[in-house]
Amino acid sequence: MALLSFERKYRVRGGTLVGGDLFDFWVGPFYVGFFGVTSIFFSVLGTALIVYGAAMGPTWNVWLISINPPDASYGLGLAPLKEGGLWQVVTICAIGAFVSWALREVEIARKLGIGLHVPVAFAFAIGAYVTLTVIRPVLLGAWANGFPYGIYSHLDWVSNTGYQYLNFHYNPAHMIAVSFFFVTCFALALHGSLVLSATNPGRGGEVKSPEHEDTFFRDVLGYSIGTLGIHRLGLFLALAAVFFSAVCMIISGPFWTLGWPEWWNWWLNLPIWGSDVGVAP
Ligand code: UQ2
Repeated sequence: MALLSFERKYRVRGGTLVGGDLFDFWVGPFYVGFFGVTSIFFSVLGTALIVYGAAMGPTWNVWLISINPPDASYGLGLAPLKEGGLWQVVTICAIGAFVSWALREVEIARKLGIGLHVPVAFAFAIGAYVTLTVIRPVLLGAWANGFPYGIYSHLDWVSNTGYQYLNFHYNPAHMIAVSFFFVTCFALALHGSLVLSATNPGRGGEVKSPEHEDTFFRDVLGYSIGTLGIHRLGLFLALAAVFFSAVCMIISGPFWTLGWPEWWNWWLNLPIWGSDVGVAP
């Protein structure tokens, strides 16, 4: 790919965290860097191990292929490759690839002199993955609690883990997480529709400015959060959704082992109800 004229200005030296100038170069449009090398290494190795696991059987049906964590009897120890050890190595490769990618984003942001918002946001996603595959299994004392790497199998894991607590919708952190996911969608719908309404005025019409966007919401609500503000709000809402999702899984098992509906007994047991309300302690 040809070097575009504007790329010359932004392909700046430096900003690397590791390796100095050694890996400070581009391959075609892609910045490499030390973490570009480790990203490729971990993702190629991890993917190859998944294909190796699939080749060991019992199926080539893409929906049913699954790389499973070890049996609970292995606890937090290492398992033989075919007994869940593959899952353990794949997990290490996945975390290696995700963290490498985040650090490559940091190097690129430093080169450009922009904020670290993108790698910080990605770190929340990595945190959600690590919560399910490392932190929660460690708190529960067995890698068996990690989720299996397969299309149907990971869905079954979600369903089984949810029903283990009878009705996961009564998990208070799950309630907060779901609410943040909905508000995130609402905010993006408001933002996307507002921007398109201003920039697609129809054939022959004049593209409108942020003043128009502000004015629309001031007329509707008496308040506009502003063009920068809506993006701050969007990032906050999205990261809060991911954060409370992680919280809702960490408290399920390590800190609450009964059904989630029962957790709400604290409400029924408040000493403000009549004597005939509530449940036995
Ligand atoms: C806004 C603004 C934008 C927007 C949007 C708003 C010009 C282009 C969508 C309106 C957003 C508000 C009032 C906040 C709504 C709150 C929640 C929790 C959804 O004012 O500035 O920039 O895109």
